[in-house]
Amino acid sequence: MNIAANPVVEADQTVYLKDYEKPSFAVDSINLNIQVYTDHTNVNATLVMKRQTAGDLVLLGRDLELKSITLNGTPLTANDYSLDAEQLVITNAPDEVILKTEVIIHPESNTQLEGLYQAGSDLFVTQNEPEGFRKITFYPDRPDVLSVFTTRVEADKKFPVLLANGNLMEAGETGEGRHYTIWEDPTKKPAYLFACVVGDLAVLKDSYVTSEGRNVALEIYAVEKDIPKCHIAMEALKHSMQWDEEHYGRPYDLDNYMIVATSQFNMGAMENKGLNIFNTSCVLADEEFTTDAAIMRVQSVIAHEYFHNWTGNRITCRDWFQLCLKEGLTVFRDQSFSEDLQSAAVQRIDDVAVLKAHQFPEDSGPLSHPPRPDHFVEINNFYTATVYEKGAEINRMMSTLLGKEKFRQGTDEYFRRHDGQAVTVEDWVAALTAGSGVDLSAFLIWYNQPGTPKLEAEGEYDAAAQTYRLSFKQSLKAHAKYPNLKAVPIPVALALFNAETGEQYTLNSEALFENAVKDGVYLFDQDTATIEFTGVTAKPVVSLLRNFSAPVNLEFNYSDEELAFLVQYETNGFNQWQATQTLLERILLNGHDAEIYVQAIKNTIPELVEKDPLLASRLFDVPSEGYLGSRIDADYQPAVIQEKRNALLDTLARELGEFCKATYLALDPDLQKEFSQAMGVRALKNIMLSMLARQGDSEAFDLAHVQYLNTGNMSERLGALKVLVWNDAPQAKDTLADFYNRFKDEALSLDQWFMVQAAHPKATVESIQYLTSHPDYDLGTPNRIRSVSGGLNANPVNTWGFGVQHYIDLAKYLDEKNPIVGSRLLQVLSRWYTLAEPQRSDVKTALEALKSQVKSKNVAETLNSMLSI
Ligand code: 0A1
Ligand code: ZN
Repeated sequence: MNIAANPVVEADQTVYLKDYEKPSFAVDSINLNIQVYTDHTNVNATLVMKRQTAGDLVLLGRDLELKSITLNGTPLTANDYSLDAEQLVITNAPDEVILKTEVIIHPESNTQLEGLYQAGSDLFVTQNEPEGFRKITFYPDRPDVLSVFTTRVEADKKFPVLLANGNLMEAGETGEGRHYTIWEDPTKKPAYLFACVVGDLAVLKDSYVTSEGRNVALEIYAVEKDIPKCHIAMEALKHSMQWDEEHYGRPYDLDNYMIVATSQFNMGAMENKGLNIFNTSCVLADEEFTTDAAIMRVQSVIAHEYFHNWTGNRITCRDWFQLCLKEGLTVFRDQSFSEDLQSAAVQRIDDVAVLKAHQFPEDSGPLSHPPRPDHFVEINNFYTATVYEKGAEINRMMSTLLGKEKFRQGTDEYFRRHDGQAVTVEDWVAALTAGSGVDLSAFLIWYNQPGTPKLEAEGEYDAAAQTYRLSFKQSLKAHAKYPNLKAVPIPVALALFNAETGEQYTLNSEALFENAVKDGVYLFDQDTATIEFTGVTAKPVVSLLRNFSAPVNLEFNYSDEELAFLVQYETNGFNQWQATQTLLERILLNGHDAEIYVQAIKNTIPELVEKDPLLASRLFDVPSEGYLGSRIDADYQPAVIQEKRNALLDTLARELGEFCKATYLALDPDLQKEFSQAMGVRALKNIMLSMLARQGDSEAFDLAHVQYLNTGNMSERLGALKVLVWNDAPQAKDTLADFYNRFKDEALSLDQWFMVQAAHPKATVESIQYLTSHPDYDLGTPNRIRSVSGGLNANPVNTWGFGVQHYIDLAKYLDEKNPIVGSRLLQVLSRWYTLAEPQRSDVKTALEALKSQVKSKNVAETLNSMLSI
């Protein structure tokens, strides 16, 4: 390993949680004047500061051209401070400081999409989480410095919209075709929540009256033609505001709430105080242009950013190690919100599917880290599935254990204690404990250690004694950086079913032997334990981890028949689905007979189609090649997995062909009144269609083509397009051309056009090159890059074949242009070490060759971790 050639990842770049120190100065207020010009932007800042502890006055700043600096009215010269690429340090500063600085920045050439940047010809926006504000002005840019912001924004009048956080205090003209606005944000906030926007945008307006009687003006800004696509987001915003009042007692606290949509954004969206900035993909929703899945995502991201107002903004993080404090809790809240919007079982299935497909592999590979890591080089690399999704699971476990009422008492106490503060994960768990009266401190272990626990369970039925014993054992894979791994508290939600009648046994405390199973939840918090149920009159089938009550890998020796039983009789939709997944994995990887699954499906679906068509569609999920690959730790051969999966799909298509056709023809989404039901019907129809097409049946292609042409709904159109393109149907080429012509001016729809082609199972270097050299491909727009790179990654055989070079080239290019995105895309290759030879060595060599060619902390840290296995 050549560290010397790679200075950015030397040991001293690492930041440790244990080194946390309070900032030496507090900032009482900051006054900003931001003047945007075509070729530069002037930023004047006045900071009113007070000393808190001994030490230097440290102001962070990156890529800033310092024009002037005065301290308490006296201009400073270069001898009065030290300045390097990262910070400006003033030693011996007095206890009270008024610091004025004037800097020049260049948003017009900022390709990293951090700080203030130009996003297309008509828009300037900011992205300051986690460390973007230091690219706008010199500031103690850390989340535990909270201040009152006043912002003046000035620009040419060709940009009519000038926004910043808070209340609009003044607006006017400055002459020479320019104008300005002044905004005051009354709430103290850390700099990462600062935002401003300059642009030519239209606006959708609405309002909401809070439970406290505050009338809040709601505004969504987007380019004129996208305004009709903002209504779903607006409804979701109002719904979220009400939901947070009802479920957490949290009303909104300002007189306005603004959302701005931009097509150039590194992530999904950002919760800046009262002025959210959103990737268009997370705010624009319209049945004609975006899919049902995208519409659901818009609603959940709108809720997520709104919920941050309390969990993140009013109570923020003391330091970035605590990121999961705000993200884990806010994801848990948005997941709960979404469970109210559609089939709750399906919402849970989808959330767990994401967890298992992304977080579990992350946690078992070289990028594994605790939800609250204790060190990092580049914090941008820690916006991970572990911090977000596993963080959410920890909160869910505590909420499951406490039940609704006690959890609410706990959150009430958290808001009561910490409103207006920057706090830690310990503070959160302590408040939940105090409020609920239940000691939850053992859950801190979950925050502090990496890895997915293995939960092994065994059941034993004694017919004579009518007892059923369940034994549990937990274990964790050793981790070099976190040696002291402990047993974690695992809430196991469970049910017993009578194998003969299909009925559920009532579990009451008298029926219990050792530890209590309360409300169907057993808290397993030792290395091993056994519980016993009495009065079990016939052989039971046990259903464990209902609703996925803990983020663990469960091993239980079910027979295929028991799994089929659960598909049919389990009343928890999540566990019904889980049973199908376990069965299908066995058929795929261990050669079990497919017939038992086919039969269970035939017995279950017809009734379910009426009740919950979306859940019915999910029971046809066949684990993806990527997911199956992620379960293999050595000698992984993507082509072998592909072959097995294709064989299974062929079998299912053969066995279920007639059934699929009948189901497809019987369903009509237009007959459904509710969006969620119609969405379910569309999902089910698309799956039926893809099964029919697997047999190469030209009738199926005709059906797909008719579906494509006769609909105004994107889920139906895209579902049909995928069937035609991925099966190389005769109509594929013309239909793709038709899609392009219909949607060439709709960026989000066009992203799908790129994605469908990139995700073709038989994509090649040439077909990907055709896409990346297409005039509509744009390396400056992360959404477009992701549509091709994400599409390509739908087929691991391609990812690990010609795809390796694609990701390496992108990482190399983005290392300078946009390291946040570059680093994330490179992570696609993080499980290289599981491959069989010679692929393993080939990918390793390619990754090693990249090391000397990258400069950013982001890509370098990721690459180093990936190679440190
Ligand atoms: N806090 C946002 C996520 C976010 C993080 C970083 C960003 O830019 C580098 C942008 C957004 C959220 O959780 O929604
Ligand atoms: Zn968030």
